[in-house]
Amino acid sequence: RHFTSAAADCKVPPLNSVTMQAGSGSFGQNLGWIKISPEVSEALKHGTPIVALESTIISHGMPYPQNFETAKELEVIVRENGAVPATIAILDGVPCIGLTTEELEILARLGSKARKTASRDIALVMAGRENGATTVSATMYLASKVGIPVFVTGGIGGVHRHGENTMDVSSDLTELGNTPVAVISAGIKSILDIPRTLEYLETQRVTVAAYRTDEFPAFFTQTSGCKAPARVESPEHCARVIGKQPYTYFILHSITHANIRLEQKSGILIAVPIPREHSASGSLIESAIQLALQEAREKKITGNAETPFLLARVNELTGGASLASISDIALVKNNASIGAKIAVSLAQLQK
Ligand code: PSU
Ligand code: MN
Repeated sequence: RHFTSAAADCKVPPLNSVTMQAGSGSFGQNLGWIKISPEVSEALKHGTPIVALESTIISHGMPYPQNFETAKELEVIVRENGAVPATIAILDGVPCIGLTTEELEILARLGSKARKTASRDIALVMAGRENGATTVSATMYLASKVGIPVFVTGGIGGVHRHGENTMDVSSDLTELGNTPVAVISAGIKSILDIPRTLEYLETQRVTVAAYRTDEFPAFFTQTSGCKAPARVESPEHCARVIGKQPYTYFILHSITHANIRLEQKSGILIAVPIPREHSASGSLIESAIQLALQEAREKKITGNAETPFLLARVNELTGGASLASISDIALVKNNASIGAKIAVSLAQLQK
């Protein structure tokens, strides 16, 4: 099956009209290089709640067909909670906002043959007419370009363990410092150095809050031993932190506090603990991480290959389907439902 046809089927909306409408944060910009699905462009036009979803989790996170099923289920959960899903990926060199089921399947089948695309890689994937699965950084960047302020993922990248020596710090963190999108995640992947990641997020001026808890969650488990910088109580509370979007900012001046109102230009991280019934045993996960890290060093796996390697090994070492990957899927689904509720609250706030 070829991408050319699939990407060609993805209809190009009248971009200028879409981007000039309220609901899009990028009015006035020529976005002829990007494809927005008809459903997402309608939603942007009318201020309907939208949730952006990343695609590296599909290509590099799980095997086919589990990844395809999960990608579809996430979109269903977003819809059930009142928002339009916009999975983001680069197909045949064209950034696409909102994929068809066929396109989701192509990406799922490609797996790690799709290029893991962080912000730095977007131009390369476009120029090479490649298929790119976007990480948190690239998904945030593309979402912000079309004016989608809410984005759901599993866990973000961060400062790697031993990052103080290797300087392996995910560009997810610098993107959060530069792009006004709220990322709903289960915290920072526990394969990483959580305390250093929180420090770096502070340096990057990122607003960080844990959802209904005082402790920062650790992806597979609810606790990390780190106090969260702040706590949010509800989707409505999150929406008020995100605030009025730019197009209404100029029209309405009687609005509550808001990251956008402040024109911070930095992002927000909302950390939602994994549901208790799905949380894994912390010590079991930690010993798997230690082993995976040792293997990565022995095999000299570094750079952008490290995160997918570590996550896959932790899944395998903890019994694959039986443990970590079930937690993984459960937490992304939980994030999708909360993220959609936040998008709905945010849309109400714009009225
Ligand atoms: N989930 C997975 N595998 C991954 C990722 C998520 O199961 O590879 C991706 C996310 O998209 C995240 C990225 O943004 O890993 C971070 O990679 P790095 O540490 O190279 O910046
Ligand atoms: Mn890295």
